[in-house]
Order: sequence, then C-alpha cells, then structure tokens
Amino acid sequence: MFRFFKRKPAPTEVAAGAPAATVPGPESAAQSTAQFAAESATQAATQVATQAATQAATQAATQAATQAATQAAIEASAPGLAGPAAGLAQAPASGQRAPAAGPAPAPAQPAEGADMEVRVEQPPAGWFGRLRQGLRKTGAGISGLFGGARIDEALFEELETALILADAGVAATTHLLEELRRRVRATRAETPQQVRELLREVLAELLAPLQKPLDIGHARPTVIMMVGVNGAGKTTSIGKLTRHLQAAGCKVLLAAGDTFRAAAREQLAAWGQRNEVQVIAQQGGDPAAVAFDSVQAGRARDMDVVIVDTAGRLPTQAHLMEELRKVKRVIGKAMDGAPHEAILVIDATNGQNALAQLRAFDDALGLSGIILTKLDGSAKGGVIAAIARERPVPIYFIGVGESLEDLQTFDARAFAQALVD
Ligand SMILES: Nc1nc2c(ncn2[C@@H]2O[C@H](COP(=O)(O)OP(=O)(O)OP(=O)(O)O)[C@@H](O)[C@H]2O)c(=O)[nH]1
Ligand SMILES: [Mg+2]
Repeated sequence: MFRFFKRKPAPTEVAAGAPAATVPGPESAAQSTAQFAAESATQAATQVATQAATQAATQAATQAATQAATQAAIEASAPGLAGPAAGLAQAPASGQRAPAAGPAPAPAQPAEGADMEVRVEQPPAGWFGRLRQGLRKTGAGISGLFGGARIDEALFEELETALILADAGVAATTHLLEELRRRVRATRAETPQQVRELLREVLAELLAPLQKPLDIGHARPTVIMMVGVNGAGKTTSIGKLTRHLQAAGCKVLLAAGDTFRAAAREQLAAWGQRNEVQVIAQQGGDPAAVAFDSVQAGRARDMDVVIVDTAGRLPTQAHLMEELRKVKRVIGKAMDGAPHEAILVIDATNGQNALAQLRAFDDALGLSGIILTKLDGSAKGGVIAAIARERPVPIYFIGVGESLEDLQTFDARAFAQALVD
C-alpha cells in the first residue's frame, strides 16, 4: 500500500478537496506507529525472533499496542511523526497539510497545477525488519556497546569507533558524540540503556532535515532527471517510482537517456511495459536529444511526470559529467524551469564513497534529492549521518530490496531506530 499526497492548498481544502486516498489518515498513522513499536517490543522480548515471527507478533500485538504506542508517540519529541497528522508534518512550511478524514477512495487524477507530494504509503509489514536486517552489522556493532552496567569513558570511545566503522565519518561522529555527552549530562542518565535511547534521539534529530517528500505538480509535466554511478539502482528505482506515481493517478512518460547500451534501453522498456507507460528511446542517439524529445512529448501528450534515465558514470569522468550538464541544459530548453528534480541514486553499500559521489554530482548539477538504495544488503548505513552533516540533500526514498514495495519514503526516526537497534 502506498501513500500519495496531492495538492498543497489550505489544510481544510486537503480534507475536503483532495482524494482521501492520497492522504494518510489517523488510522494508518496509528497502525504504522504501533507496528513500529510492536516490532521493537517483540525484538526486546525475543532476541531470537525471526522476521516472520516478528511480523506475526506484530500483528498480534498491534491492536493492543496501538493505543499506547500512539499515545507515546504523540508525547515524543518529534512532531509530525506522531499523532493524527503522522507522515504529513515533514512537508515544507509552505505545504502545510491537514490530516485527511474518511476512508480511501480510488486513486486520483491530479488536477492541472495541483501539487502532489509523493510518498510511499504506510510501510508494508516487514520493510522495517528488512532495513534493520540490512543494517544489522552496524546495529549489532553499536547495540553491543550498551550491555554494560555503567556509563564510562570507554563507552564513548567504543561508540566513536563503531560510528566511524559504520561509515558515519569524522564530522558526523564528532557531532553525535558531543551532543550525546551533553544530553547524558543534562538528563543525568545513569545506565548505558539510557545512553542508547539518547543516541537514537540525537541521530534522529541529525537525520530529520533529510526527511522531505518529493513534490509533484508544481509544473506540468514535472521533469525528473535520474543520475548516479553505474549500477546504483537508477533504472530499477525509476520502475518502482513510476508504479507509485501511477497509483496516485499520474500519467508518466519515461525517457531512455542511457543511450550507451541497448540493454539499458531494453531494461527501461521492460519497466515501461510492466507499468504500461510510454518510453521514448533512440538507438544510439544522443542522451540530450532523447531528453529533449521526451520533454516535448510529455508536454504534447499532457503528461504529469517525465522521468529521464541516464547512463551510469563516475564523477571522475569529466567528459561524462559534462554530458550530464548538457542533458540538464537541453531539458531546460525544452521546458522553462525543467528539470524540476535532479535526483542522485546512491548505492548505500558504497559507504563513505557515497559522500564523494554526492558532493561531485551536487557540484555538477545542483541536486534536489537522493534515493538511497540497497539498504537491505551489506550497507552499514552510517553514511546517512555523514550526508546529513556534510551535504544535507533530502533523501526522498530508500531502497530496501528489489521488489516494488521496497522503495520506501525515508523516515528519520525509523532509520535511527534501525541503526541503533
Ligand atoms: N538489494 C537491492 N538491490 C537493488 C536495489 N535497487 C536496485 N537494486 C539492484 O541493483 C542492480 C542495478 O540496478 P539498476 O537499476 O540496473 O542500476 P542502474 O543505476 O540503472 O545501473 P546502470 O544503468 O548500469 O548505471 C539490479 O540488479 C537491481 O535489481 C535495492 O534497493 N536493493
Ligand atoms: Mg540503468
């Protein structure tokens, strides 16, 4: 199940005018929170629980936990992740949204000029488990530190090492430890368990600015350019995103801007077929020309979104980076203000190198967002703290697997929870 937001009118208008299917209601918030709490509770109770067991326990626990978990979440310090408007509050200030009322009807057809915020609906059961499982190396490394009886200097030193090993980098690690020490003093924490809770809190706050939804609908079509190194997950993420957009009633057109390999065109065409969307491709053509034609076609065919795939490249390949800049410029010639989004797809298993990629692509193109993939793999995940500290480009989605539902909206608190499990 996926959540899509539509429009940015006054809060009351959202409830009245926007299809409720596009807006999460209080129920989904409570369930989501409860599931989250229940999963954690289950793990604490049964260290050996498998994911399947956790899910089963979660289901059983959800009902009982819903009320308490929601209440606890409401009282928690992160506004927007708790309470009836859960999932809504991360919108930019200009996009205040009200909790929608009522059941979810069929997907919407976005009205012209409507502003649509794309988020993945209430996480399917197990996604958090997959993320946690993916991050288990780090989680185990960090969590294992809090088993002692008292808080001492050795604990902070070990934590520092664990964070560095988790790819958090020096700047973020220093920040996290300073803040943690301050809070330990301020709260007069006495046990390592309390330190763990404080670390989760500090980490969630560091990551919070990265939590920002992808907005669709400021322009029609909204043109999205997808970039990244080879094999990062660009084309796969385009396929997943297309499905999500369609579910929200968007008309999507894909541009096979990776003209280097026939296989790349075929891969995008396969996603196009699967999603029943049109794909603009040229055999051996110039990527900028494909992008130009696609944007023009998107305008002529009244599309809501045009997504331009590009060939993978290393930021050190200067001529290929220049080619990307050209693609961007040419898209701007096909439509004023386009591309509206330049999204970097990063393979989270690249560790600290991800940060180098981010800097280089951001310098070259001025990125608007990130999709961080493969967090279900061997990724240690700490690089996200480095991103938050050193180049805070919003993370629109995270990839926690290869199937469709494995593209999830980034949730800072859930991520912090998974990392410091
Ligand atoms: N486990 C896992 N695999 C993923 C994820 N996202 C993508 N992949 C896999 O990563 C591989 C590369 O994905 P692509 O989408 O082809 O990557 P790309 O960036 O388009 O690659 P190039 O076009 O060659 O630069 C594929 O096998 C995908 O199935 C993810 O979140 N988790
Ligand atoms: Mg590709």
